[in-house]
Amino acid sequence: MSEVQKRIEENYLRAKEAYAEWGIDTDEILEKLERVSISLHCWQGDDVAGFERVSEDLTGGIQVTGNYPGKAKTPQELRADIEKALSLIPGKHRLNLHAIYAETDGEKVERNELQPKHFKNWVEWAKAQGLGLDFNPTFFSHPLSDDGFTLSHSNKEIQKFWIEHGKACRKIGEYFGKELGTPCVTNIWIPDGYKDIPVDRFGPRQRLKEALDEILQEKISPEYNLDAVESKLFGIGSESYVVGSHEFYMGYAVKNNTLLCLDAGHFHPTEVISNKISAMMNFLDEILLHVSRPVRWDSDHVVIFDDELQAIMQEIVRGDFLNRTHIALDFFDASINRIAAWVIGTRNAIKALLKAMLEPVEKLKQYELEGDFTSRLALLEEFKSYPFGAIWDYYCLKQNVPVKEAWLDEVKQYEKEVLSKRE
Ligand code: RNT
Ligand code: ZN
Repeated sequence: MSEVQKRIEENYLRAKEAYAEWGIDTDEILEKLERVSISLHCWQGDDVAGFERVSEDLTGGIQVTGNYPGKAKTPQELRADIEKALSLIPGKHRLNLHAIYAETDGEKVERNELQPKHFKNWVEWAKAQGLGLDFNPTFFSHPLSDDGFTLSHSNKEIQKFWIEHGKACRKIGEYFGKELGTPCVTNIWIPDGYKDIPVDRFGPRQRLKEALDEILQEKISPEYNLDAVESKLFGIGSESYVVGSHEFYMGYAVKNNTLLCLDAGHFHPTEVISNKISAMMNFLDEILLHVSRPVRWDSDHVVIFDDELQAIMQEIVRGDFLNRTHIALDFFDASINRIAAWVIGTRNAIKALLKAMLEPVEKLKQYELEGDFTSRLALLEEFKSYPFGAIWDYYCLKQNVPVKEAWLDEVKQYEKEVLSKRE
């Protein structure tokens, strides 16, 4: 054992004692943490470009800024980059794909005609890597979404195209679940909305409801596929009205028992998803989270270890919702090394979850019920400086991934050897 390793183990033992005084078993917590999978979004690796190339631009009111060199342009490059990122992140995780990442062998396949076979390479690779897969139909970056409407389109033909796309994607999700032995969460997000104030707010929502009903009509075993719907407040070009608003999808999910996807960037700037989890858990079996970071708008910045990230994880742990919550990431930054972006955001999400697991939750709840808010505040504040970093470092060591910032050297090395050689 090296000196560094020895120090990490010693620090761990000391930290373990500190937590044990509050009845917190750190060994047990690390075993539990190991079983939590985060769904890593493939689209951080190539700025939501995909391999379809029917449209050069990213549309749908979302935006990636920056032009850091070395982005993945082929499935092989993207998979290699994901493997690199995963090698620097502790635990076993999942990969979240979008329909535009289909591999069609140079053949033009319309989105409504996508089939499981177009994702065979991803499945083979996921098997080899021991990863589960999640999925998303792509309702943007396409000529038929250019006027800002898809599932809620007033043109029946266009709406039908997108309904068929949704159906095709659920079958692909089912295929992922069957092949990989872990259910695929297939998440529906559409960009539909108006830049300026609409006259008819109801019509598009009625059409969206009908379209969703049709997409979800076929029963697919939850053992293989779980459906989620994702709301949004506004997008670029849909500032005044978004068809799939929070109220719309909250109603839809509750009525139809789908998962509800809460994206951290899809609400008013001071509105937080951490305060929504415990509400929705009364009415839904499971939820999906898009852990992201809005800066003034839905900018999808890399997730940092901020208050809201910690609050989200605390809610999941304190409510005992871990096995009912699917944690996915959703950010895309092209101004920094894209692999580093994945590593920073994902390590932060796991680290925040660990920190939340290291709280004396029962004790805090007891203080609260007794009305002892003084002790509640005092303990919460003192726990902020308990040595959770020592537990985190030990976890990384045990998971055979770099401890602390050591991962950065590996990313720089990879940049030099691989990324910089790309066109
Ligand atoms: C857009 C939604 C959606 C997308 C991905 C790429 O505002 O957050 O989840 O980010 O589908
Ligand atoms: Zn999202």
